[in-house]
Amino acid sequence: MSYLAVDDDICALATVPGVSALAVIRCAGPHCIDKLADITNKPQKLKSCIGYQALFAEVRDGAETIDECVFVAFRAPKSPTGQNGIDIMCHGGTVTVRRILSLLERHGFRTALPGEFMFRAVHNGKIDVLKAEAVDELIRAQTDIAQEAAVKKLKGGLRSEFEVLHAHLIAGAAACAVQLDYGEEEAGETIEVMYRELDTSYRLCTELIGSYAKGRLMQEGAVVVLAGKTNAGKSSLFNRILKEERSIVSEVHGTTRDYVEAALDIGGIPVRLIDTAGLRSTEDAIEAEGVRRTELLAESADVVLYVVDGTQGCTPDDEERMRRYKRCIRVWNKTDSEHALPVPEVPLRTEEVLQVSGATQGVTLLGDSEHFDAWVATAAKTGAGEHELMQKLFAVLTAESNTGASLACSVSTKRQYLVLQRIEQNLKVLCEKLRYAKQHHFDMYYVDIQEILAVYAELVGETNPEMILDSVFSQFCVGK
Ligand SMILES: Nc1nc2c(ncn2[C@@H]2O[C@H](COP(=O)(O)OP(=O)(O)OP(=O)(O)O)[C@@H](O)[C@H]2O)c(=O)[nH]1
Ligand SMILES: [Mg+2]
Repeated sequence: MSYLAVDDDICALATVPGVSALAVIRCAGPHCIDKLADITNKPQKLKSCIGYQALFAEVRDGAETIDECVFVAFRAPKSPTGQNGIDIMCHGGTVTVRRILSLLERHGFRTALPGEFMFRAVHNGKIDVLKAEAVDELIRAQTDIAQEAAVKKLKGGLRSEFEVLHAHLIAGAAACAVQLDYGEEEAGETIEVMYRELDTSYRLCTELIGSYAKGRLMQEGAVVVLAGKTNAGKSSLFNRILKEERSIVSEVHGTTRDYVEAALDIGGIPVRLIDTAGLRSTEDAIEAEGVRRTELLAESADVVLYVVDGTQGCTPDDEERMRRYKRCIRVWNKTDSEHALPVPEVPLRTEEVLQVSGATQGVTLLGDSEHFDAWVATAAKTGAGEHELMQKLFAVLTAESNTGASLACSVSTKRQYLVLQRIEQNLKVLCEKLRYAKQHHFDMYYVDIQEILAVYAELVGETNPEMILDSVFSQFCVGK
């Protein structure tokens, strides 16, 4: 089935399935109102509905009433999709919704593909692809800050950033075009102007690409794992951070046997915080499986909070483990205890940590080595050090995503990111030619800029709607 079958009448549940007061079934397509009218008790009234008019009627399967619903009709072209459309507000619950959907199918509707309504809106020029992506981002936002960022994009924030880039590309193209008309004269000056404009575009592009790390972090979130030996206080810290008694805490070593997780908002970043089974060698098969899971989780985590019992100290095997993790925050717990040992100052040489984290994981090295090195002193029992730990965690999570900080909006879809990378690469090659070529061929430069502008058109969805289908709309929800 193709998105380009835009003359099909389509339908889908637009709300979450399950028990609820209401459900909305969305329909769109040239003949959807007429087709639907024939399965109601008020066919003529529905057929004569004007756009944005609501009607109360029954959905009927022959003589049988399936439900009493409110229908909201939309008339092309002044409709969300640009086509005729109808939203059926029926009662919620699984059976009613299933029966209405199956009735619609029997009357010539096809089940919509993911994002197909949105595709039609883009196809018919009702919204652009950037807005469609912003809507998807809004739906998926997990924190207030991510939601606010999505609204900004919905209102054209990201497009404004792209337009600045575009304006410089156009200025570069214009200078080149003028030179083509005037031949050899003042070629040096034109090269200067072109270089200035295209280099600015290149820098903007780099900045936008840099903002993707932040955008993705806000959107997709991060996994943070509490790991360490048994009895270190991981579960106590987990409960302290969540402000609830989620994990069982006891003085018995090996209390947590399997991992426990919870969702958390850390400065707008949706975080999956995971408490794990304490690390120790054990004969107990179940506990050993828990330890194996801890190791897997810690090694794949975005950040590990490695908790050490401050009354016992840090052993070489703790050090050995911490080096394995991509990004690790060292937590010296139980500082409130009378048996607490002094917090070690610098546990490891900076270069050593950076080398290990960079070489083995291929991660970008953090500029501020403090993120790795210094211990954070905590007392899960009293809450001491919690604030500092959270601050450090936020700093570590965002350390790689500060490059786009000056932009009002960050790039958050992989599609935009990949297209921007192509623009950046092409601009880099062209700028090098402008700077170092012994002879300048403006006709060739002009073709190069046109190619870059064509990729830009793809970025903002002005070309290749077929090509962007898979990457954009197939990831949307059905019914959107
Ligand atoms: N004094 C003091 N005791 C603590 C602190 N944190 C945890 N404890 C105690 O240490 C013991 C172990 O705490 P847990 O939170 O269960 O430790 P854990 O790391 O989850 O242990 P496992 O699940 O066995 O791996 C409990 O008796 C806690 O009350 C702290 O900050 N100060
Ligand atoms: Mg525990």
